[in-house]
Amino acid sequence: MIYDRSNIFARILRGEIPCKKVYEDQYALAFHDINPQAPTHILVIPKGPFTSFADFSSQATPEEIAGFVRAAGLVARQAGVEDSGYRLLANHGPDSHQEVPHFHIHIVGGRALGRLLA
Ligand code: IU
Repeated sequence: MIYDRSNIFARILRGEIPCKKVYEDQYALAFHDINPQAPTHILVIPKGPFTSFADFSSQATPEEIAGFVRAAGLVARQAGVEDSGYRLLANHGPDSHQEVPHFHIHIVGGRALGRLLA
């Protein structure tokens, strides 16, 4: 899929729009979701131009994938939700209501989340 360089997360990565940053390294940026659904709701995005999980999983290098996953784990640990638990979520495409066309995972925690698929 052609990457839209004007999407909001691309603009955050370029520093054109501020975010509430919680973590950054060469592979990933993490920031608080603007509309949190739980006490902890952080988005982790890779630095590369990947539209969704489909593109990230098929086009990112092993190093980019490993760096991103490691960053997400660090963010969850730093957020203090490792012991109580948290949910990782990535929406892909229209059926899942992916809103922003830059791959991101949600880290959601800090409360009982209920079953995802009851
Ligand atoms: P989704 O998986 O694409 O549906 O999630 C997009 C998320 O990005 C959603 O939870 C929004 O609240 C969040 N978000 C944001 O944190 N900052 C923004 O400027 C915009 C959306 I637009």
